Amino acid sequence: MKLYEHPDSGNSHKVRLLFAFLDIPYDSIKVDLFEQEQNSAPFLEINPRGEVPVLDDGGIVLRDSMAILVHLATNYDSKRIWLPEDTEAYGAVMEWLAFSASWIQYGVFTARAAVAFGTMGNGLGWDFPVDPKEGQARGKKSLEILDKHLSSRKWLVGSYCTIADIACFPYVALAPMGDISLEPFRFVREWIGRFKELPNFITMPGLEI
Ligand SMILES: N[C@@H](CCC(=O)N[C@@H](CS)C(=O)NCC(=O)O)C(=O)O
Repeated sequence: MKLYEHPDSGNSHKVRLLFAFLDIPYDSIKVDLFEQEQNSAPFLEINPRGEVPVLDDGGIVLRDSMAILVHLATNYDSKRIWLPEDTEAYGAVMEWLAFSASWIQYGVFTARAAVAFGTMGNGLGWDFPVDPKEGQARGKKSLEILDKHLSSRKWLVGSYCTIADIACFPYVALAPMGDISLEPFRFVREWIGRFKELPNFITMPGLEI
């Protein structure tokens, strides 16, 4: 199992987290985003979108963190805790994966990319004008949505941590890097605390903030 990734990539970290929780060994291949390796000809052969993470599971190649989480949880978690089979819970997990790919990616993700790395990310390149305002506004709105949802529950779906939580966790916890304070979002902060207490939890740069 090969994972093309970068240490500062929260989308890569979602996959690293599930590997750790499921105790699955893998080979890490670093794609140097700061050197534009994602746009090199050899890497574009692997992912024409020029993004990490990419999973190569014995020739099954998946180019998106959500697709990878679903693949791993479906094929390597026999108890189906991380992606419940129950129709209603399965649909709810998909809803949060979509939330992560939309509101979180274009919110807290973009704010962090702009403030901490000087790029809008999302394949726009380093020449594209950088403005964190839209990402910060979307980011705050996503945190409000999450905070309200988490005010009456410990995890996003059902009674256990699922890939819904993994999909949302890294960029929400990294929000302060995009100058978005987590202070007003008590239930989000408590959820982050619970997540960090999970057995086999692993950290990434910036999560200590
Ligand atoms: N939808 C993709 C987004 C992946 C993504 O945004 N990757 C970033 C790193 S976290 C990237 O490789 N960006 C390269 C670039 O913007 O040039 C996923 O969820 O995996």
